[in-house]
Amino acid sequence: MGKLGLMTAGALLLLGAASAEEKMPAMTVVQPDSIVWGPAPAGLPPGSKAAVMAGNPGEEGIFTIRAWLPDGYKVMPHWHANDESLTVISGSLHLGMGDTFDKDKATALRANGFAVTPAKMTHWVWAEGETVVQIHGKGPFSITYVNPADDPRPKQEEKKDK
Ligand SMILES: [Cu+2]
Repeated sequence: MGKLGLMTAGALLLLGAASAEEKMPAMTVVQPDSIVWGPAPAGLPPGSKAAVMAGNPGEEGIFTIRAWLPDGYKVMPHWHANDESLTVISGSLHLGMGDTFDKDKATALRANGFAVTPAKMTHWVWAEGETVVQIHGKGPFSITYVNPADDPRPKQEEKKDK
């Protein structure tokens, strides 16, 4: 390759790098003091708070949220349409498998602990102390309770009756 050829190749590389950078979406940065807490998704029992870190749990695609749970908070046996990855940020999340809630048969996930509950697998949790857990997975996020009576969302039938 002649000198001109090398220069052209160099210019093309630079151009390529510049256009790749332009197409790149901006990174998401959330500092600890800029986390915005709001109400938790309607499918969770009252008393918890949630913060969307990235994505949108209501839509198709990858999302990351954090949930703040008060001491003793429980989510009765349920399952999700997609895998749910749980990272405990602080506190302790006790996690159990199966259709029956049994406080003593849970695995305690301490801060920095991580677990994945596979899609459709029934599980349940309770929080020991104020607990913050990061949940990431593929949206849309859904939750189905084994016992419909545990579902805090208003029932369709009840709505029709009123
Ligand atoms: Cu779950």
